[in-house]
Amino acid sequence: MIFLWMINRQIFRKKYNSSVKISENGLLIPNRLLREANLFHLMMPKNKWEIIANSLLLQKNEIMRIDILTIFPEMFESAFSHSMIKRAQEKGLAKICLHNIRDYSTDKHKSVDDYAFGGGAGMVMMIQPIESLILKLKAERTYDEIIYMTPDAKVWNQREANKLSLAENIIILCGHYKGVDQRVRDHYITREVSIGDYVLTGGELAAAIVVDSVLRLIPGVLSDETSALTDSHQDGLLSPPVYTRPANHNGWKVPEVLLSGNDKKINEWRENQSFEITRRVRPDLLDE
Ligand code: 6GU
Repeated sequence: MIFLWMINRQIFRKKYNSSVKISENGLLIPNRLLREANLFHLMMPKNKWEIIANSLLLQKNEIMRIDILTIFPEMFESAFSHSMIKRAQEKGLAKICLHNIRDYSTDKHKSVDDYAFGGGAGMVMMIQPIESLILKLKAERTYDEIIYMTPDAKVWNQREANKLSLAENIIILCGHYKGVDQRVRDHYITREVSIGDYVLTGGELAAAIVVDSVLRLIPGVLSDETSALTDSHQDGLLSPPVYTRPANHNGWKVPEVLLSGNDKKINEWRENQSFEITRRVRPDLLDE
């Protein structure tokens, strides 16, 4: 069973580079695969199909726009002014707009939160400033998703990042205090995201993580478009170990096979390592 599955992965890896076509459900199907699509779909473990969606942006010329709604816009400045996210913006592949929710409060003290009905510790973010901001943005363009960052939601993963990388315009609302008034969630939010089973002080760090994981999938953001496709998790497995010079550091040697120049052997070794590491560290991924 496992053997078959590894063969499938090899075939998949060979094929996902072919030219692509958008399927009805918004997923992308490499042209060469169209005829074989049904068979291919059957062969693939259930979550692998979505990886293909990744390349959809190869056909899109639109800039991805992300509006972030927060009471701490400064928290994003450092995260978004380096490396990948900076490059994505400089290359005009993505535009990140930070909005301070407080600027939209009509209250004379510019309040953004209030006591919880029913009592209990902690403040609740009020509807008014968030609503004003969301309505303003929605009047300017159509949004694919309005996401609320909150620990009480489905946990973010690579599959979700792949899917979101296909969106054109998204809003991300960062929660604080005890969270936002439930009516904002009921009436404006289209999707809720947590980054793991622990509680952060606010949604900002979580939002930065979501943005990073999505932007790096946009072709042209990473120098080698295929490199995002070989990431850990992208095929449901963790990555194999990597080495660089020197080949021998005080007796710590690089595995012989990597110096062999034999691509077939090297790929086999990497596949095996990926599989072994996943089995040891994250056996849950193999059950998915
Ligand atoms: Cl999205 N927000 C907060 N405040 N805590 C979290 C989280 C989000 N995801 C995990 N913990």
